[in-house]
Amino acid sequence: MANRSGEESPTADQSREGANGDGRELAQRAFVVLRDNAIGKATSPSRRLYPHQWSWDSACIAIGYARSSQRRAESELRSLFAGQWRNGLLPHIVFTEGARYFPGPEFWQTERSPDAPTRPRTSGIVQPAIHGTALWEAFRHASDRDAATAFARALLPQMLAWHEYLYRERTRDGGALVEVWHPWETGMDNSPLWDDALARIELVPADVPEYTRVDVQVADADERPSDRDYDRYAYLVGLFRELAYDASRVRERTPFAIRPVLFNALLAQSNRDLGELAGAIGADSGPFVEWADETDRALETLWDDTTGVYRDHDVLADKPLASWCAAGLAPLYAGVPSAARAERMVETLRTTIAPVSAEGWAVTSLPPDDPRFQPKLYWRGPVWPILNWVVHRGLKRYGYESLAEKVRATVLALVRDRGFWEHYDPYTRTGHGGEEFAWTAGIVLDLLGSSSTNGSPERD
Ligand code: 2M8
Repeated sequence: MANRSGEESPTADQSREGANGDGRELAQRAFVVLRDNAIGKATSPSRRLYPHQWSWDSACIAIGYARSSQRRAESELRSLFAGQWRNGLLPHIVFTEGARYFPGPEFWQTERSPDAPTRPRTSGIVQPAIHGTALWEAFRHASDRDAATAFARALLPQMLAWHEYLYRERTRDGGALVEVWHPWETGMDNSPLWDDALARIELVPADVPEYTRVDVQVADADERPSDRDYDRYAYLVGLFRELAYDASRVRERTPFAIRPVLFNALLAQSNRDLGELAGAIGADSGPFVEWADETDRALETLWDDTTGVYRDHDVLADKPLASWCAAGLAPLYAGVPSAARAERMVETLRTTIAPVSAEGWAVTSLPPDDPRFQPKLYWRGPVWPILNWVVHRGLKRYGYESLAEKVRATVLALVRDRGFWEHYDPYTRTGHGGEEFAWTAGIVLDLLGSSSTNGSPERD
């Protein structure tokens, strides 16, 4: 709840945290991180490394604020959707004026598309569709019910347009699995999962637009993607802007097209949550429920019995990706697998987790026995709060309460002991990447509010 001075303070749930720590103190620290990263009515992930508003970070920040500040949760989403394009695309970055980041608005040149807004300036690609869930969380925890209903009524058509864009432009042949065209759209930028698809993009220097990296000036270069990766990132943006961000032309020409399990599982759950929300405010839940059912069914086609996880699909090679990671467990979060299949997935989880501390463990961004695993290198090994949050919710959903609690407690202990970092080395527990990280703070607040000790039956 916001106190009289207008500052957020932890709810009773968040304060409770229990046996292994003081939730109240941690929640207060999280609010400070969020406040320090405020950029107007929105929040940047990290002042120096990511000084603009990011799409799925902001949705998670709204989820973090949902229990304690209806106003901030709503303004986070409102600011993000202010950058929505006329064709429904919700951009992965909404730019603030003057902050240093590559690629900035002058590189994206989204004014080439008739669909892009003039103000605010934005990027021209998307990120995982978790926003419906964020709106639902903001709505269901809101204390001012009338304001929450009015806000939900106003945003629902924009949510509908966002999902319509995804199903219209990002599917093929009538399918219900959405595809992404840039590693940044997966949210797991330099994950080894994309290595093979990126290796097929052969470039000569003239193919790569001129650019200068800023990330390696503000963060340790050893913890960032390689220049080779960045050349491909810049090349893809160059291609999209040359095609004026016209989705039908990009779909034909893109050399990178993946149907990620994580993106689709988050989308399926967002549809479910928007269906609930629509029902609660007397709006039409039909499209959301249909999309949720269709994407759930389509996700089943990504199941891989050999590894016991769901596997991303390489659209252009028309085969499953050679690699997988904890993101392949995301269908648990969306309630997709049968109980038997869930049991199999949990078995995979138990055998692929990385030890984090004597008290617990968390999932890593790549299984530690993968030869490319690097414990400090961005999406190639470290522990990321978002992936653990998805797995935590999935385990809870299927009744694996004590496993869910282990994941939750481990992430909270990492943050309490080491601070609010972008990601963590699973062995040394040190934080890396961006510091005072708002995305991490948002997730911590939600984890604090979702203690597993509610007396549900134990499945594990
Ligand atoms: C990272 O991605 C951005 C590009 O979008 C970057 O490296 O510059 C990813 O971790 C992404 O998932 C995240 O949303 C973003 C901001 O935290 O940073």
